[in-house]
Amino acid sequence: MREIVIGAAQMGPIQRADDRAAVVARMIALLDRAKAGGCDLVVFPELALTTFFPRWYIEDQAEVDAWFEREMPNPATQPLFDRAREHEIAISFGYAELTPEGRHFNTSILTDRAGQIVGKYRKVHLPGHSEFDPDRSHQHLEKRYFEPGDLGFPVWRNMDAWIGMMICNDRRWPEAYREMGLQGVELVLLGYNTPSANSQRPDETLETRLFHSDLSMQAGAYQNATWVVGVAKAGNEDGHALFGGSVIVAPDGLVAERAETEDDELLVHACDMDDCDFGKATIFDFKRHRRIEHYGRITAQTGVIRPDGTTG
Ligand code: CDT
Repeated sequence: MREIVIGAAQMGPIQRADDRAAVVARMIALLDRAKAGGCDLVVFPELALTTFFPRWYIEDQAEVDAWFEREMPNPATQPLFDRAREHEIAISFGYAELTPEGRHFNTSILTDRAGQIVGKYRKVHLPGHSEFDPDRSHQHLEKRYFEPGDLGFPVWRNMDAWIGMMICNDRRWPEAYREMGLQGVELVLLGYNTPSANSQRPDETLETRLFHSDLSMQAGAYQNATWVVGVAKAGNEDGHALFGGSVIVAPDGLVAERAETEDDELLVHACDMDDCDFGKATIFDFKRHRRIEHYGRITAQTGVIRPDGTTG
């Protein structure tokens, strides 16, 4: 048995006016609860330190950059790293990263139980648009503020497991899971900020949107025989609703834990990494069953090219 007790630390809303210190204090409170619950690893959401600022159209670059972290840890987040080290809990959380070269990424990091950063991932699949769209009731300007991640989908050995990360919209893309599955991933950590309503499809229900989130993560877990921990930032951020629905999904695709609220909430589950072995050795024994001679299109093209040459 290779058990990791995982805390999925869903966070309630962060308002535009909330500063980093207030948010970090909430994260530390969740860490303390995780310690009481015996957690080895705590996973926080995408862009955990701020409101989901890509909903705001901002032209002034200095104002944009104020949402970004120039180093990690930094004075605002050091107390979180200190408490995690004190508790001997590994952590993973998302933040907006501004590199010394001036590049902007939607990033998440993973530490070991001594508070050292052992892994960094930069979001590859950036949803939304780059210019203000008057036809949308809600803007989603990730393509304006971030460039696509340049690190691929690495996995790291940490706590006797192969661990990878993805961020929010990545969870809807099977390629993201498979890239990690082909590296033997056993635990995928992901945070998300997902609007409760679709401004381009107002009739879509919250139930449907949560179903699509579950469907993506459960399929990714099952088809790659890996644990998946999906953690929301949820609730009403300055009038913009984000759904909750954080889950811990087992390697057989079944949901082991599910959040009930749209607030700060901790899910705790003892995840045995050996539970991945059955799927990896049988139906998803990639080495025996994959037929890469038929998969060329997956990396050769992005959009649709129909047999008659028309494109989509
Ligand atoms: N943060 C993030 O990636 N959210 C997207 C919503 C996209 S709506 C334009 C998601 O896939 O949940």
